[in-house]
Amino acid sequence: MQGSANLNLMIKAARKAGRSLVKDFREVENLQVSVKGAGDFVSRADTAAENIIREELMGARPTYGWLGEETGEADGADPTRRWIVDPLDGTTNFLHGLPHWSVSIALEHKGEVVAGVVFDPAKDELFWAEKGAGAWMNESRVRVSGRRNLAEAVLATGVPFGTKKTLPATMRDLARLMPATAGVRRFGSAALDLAYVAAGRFDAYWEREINAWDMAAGLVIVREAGGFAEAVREGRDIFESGTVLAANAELFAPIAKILRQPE
Ligand code: LIP
Repeated sequence: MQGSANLNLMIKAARKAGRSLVKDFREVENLQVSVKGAGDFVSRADTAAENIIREELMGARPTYGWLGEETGEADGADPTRRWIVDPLDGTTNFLHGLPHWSVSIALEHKGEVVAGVVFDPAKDELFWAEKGAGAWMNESRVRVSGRRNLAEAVLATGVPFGTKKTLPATMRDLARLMPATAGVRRFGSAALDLAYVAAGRFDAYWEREINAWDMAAGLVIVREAGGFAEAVREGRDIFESGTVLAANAELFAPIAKILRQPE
């Protein structure tokens, strides 16, 4: 797999964390029947994976900044570069023994994500991209879908749960988009949702309440695959808004128009 030294470092870290998570995932499947459940075990697996990634990345690039879902944020001596890491995206799927989760690692340079890796160990699919070098899944180049007709498009989203505040807006989105498309899917990993847009498996994906580490790597993979990825709230910084819409060039505008309609 050709790529920069940083990209190869990211892939090595993602694969090492993936090996650890696959072992833990097999244990989680056994824990489904236990009364206590797998919650604490998965938390430990999540943190262990992030520690593996942090050791690899910060060991090789000790001056870079860090933003990790489990270990938080730390400035680096180099203020222009930052790792953005979700060691286990799709935690709820993992907890329930559903084999759809990923390791997401992004490199940000001067506020722009310039490299991203999203690794799905359960399916052995490693999506990756570097700015200007295209988007790939394993050794194959990927591109966003060519569909132009919204009625033929299959979209992905994330639907709120628990105390999330975006249920009313998301229900409006669904009421407007489901009749206008060929279907909406909720697979439970934002990083893989974005990677699937890049690979043309989904024609678009949107979500109204996710973190930078959920989407950072997927953004550059979508853009290098010829797609567009912006905040749902027009003109807003995508990480600060906590919202995302990713789609091919033809579908981005019609979907954005629907999502940006007033209540
Ligand atoms: C998850 C996202 C998913 C979103 C969930 C959660 P996690 O990330 O990938 O799309 O709907 O609320 O944020 O928590 O599994 O890393």
